[in-house]
Amino acid sequence: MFTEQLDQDKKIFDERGYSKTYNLANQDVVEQLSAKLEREQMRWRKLLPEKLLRRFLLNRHLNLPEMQAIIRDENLTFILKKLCAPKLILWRTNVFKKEPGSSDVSWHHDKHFQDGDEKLIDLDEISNHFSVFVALNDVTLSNGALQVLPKSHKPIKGFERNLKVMSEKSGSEHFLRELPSQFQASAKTLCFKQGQFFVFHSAMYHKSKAYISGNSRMSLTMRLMRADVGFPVNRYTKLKSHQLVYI
Ligand SMILES: O=C(O)CCC(=O)C(=O)O
Repeated sequence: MFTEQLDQDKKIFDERGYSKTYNLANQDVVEQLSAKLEREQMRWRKLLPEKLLRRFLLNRHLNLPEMQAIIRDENLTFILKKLCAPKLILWRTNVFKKEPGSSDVSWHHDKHFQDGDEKLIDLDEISNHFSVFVALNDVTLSNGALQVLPKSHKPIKGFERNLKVMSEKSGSEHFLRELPSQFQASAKTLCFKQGQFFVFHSAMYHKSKAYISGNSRMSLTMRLMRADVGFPVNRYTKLKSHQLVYI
């Protein structure tokens, strides 16, 4: 990719809070991971209640080689180094599945901590926390498209944000049913083809829509921090020594 193009991509990323859409280099592994997770879900669904099932979608990079291959994908790591930082630590992955009956994920952001045990997040700091969304299936307007509020990774006049870190707030403080009305029209809806990804500043507000129709879809999401940021160990982060992966 040309240097000027990447400089432009970085400018867009920092200004609006999210990158363009890119393609993973290894598309085959996406299909393999999606098929494996589907099979697993079908098996486990017979044994476990729905709530517990969701827990098995957290940090699966620890034991799924296909997910490890995506994390190490040539195009993904190249873009992360150019847009975010040369050295990053992946501290969590999550898989979100949408199928008939799935509701929306309300507005929230992923900047769960600032640095170590600091109690407040700092919206003026935009170089430490990043999130990645990878489409494991086609993501369409009707099967759970993502929505983002551009520029909400930084302070926005008129939008009073709760600045408490995740461990200090309740779920109802974390998730917003609605954006303040003056910002609703600025939200952008994003759709993806299987194997596409985008990167965003973790503090940016985003949500995903409910499933209405079409193929069921899964996303793989990653939470990253710059390698020199302190990782707090608490009930939300639950450190396992091998949970942190250097990228
Ligand atoms: O894929 C989804 O449905 C939700 C993703 C999301 O909200 C997140 O990555 O924080």
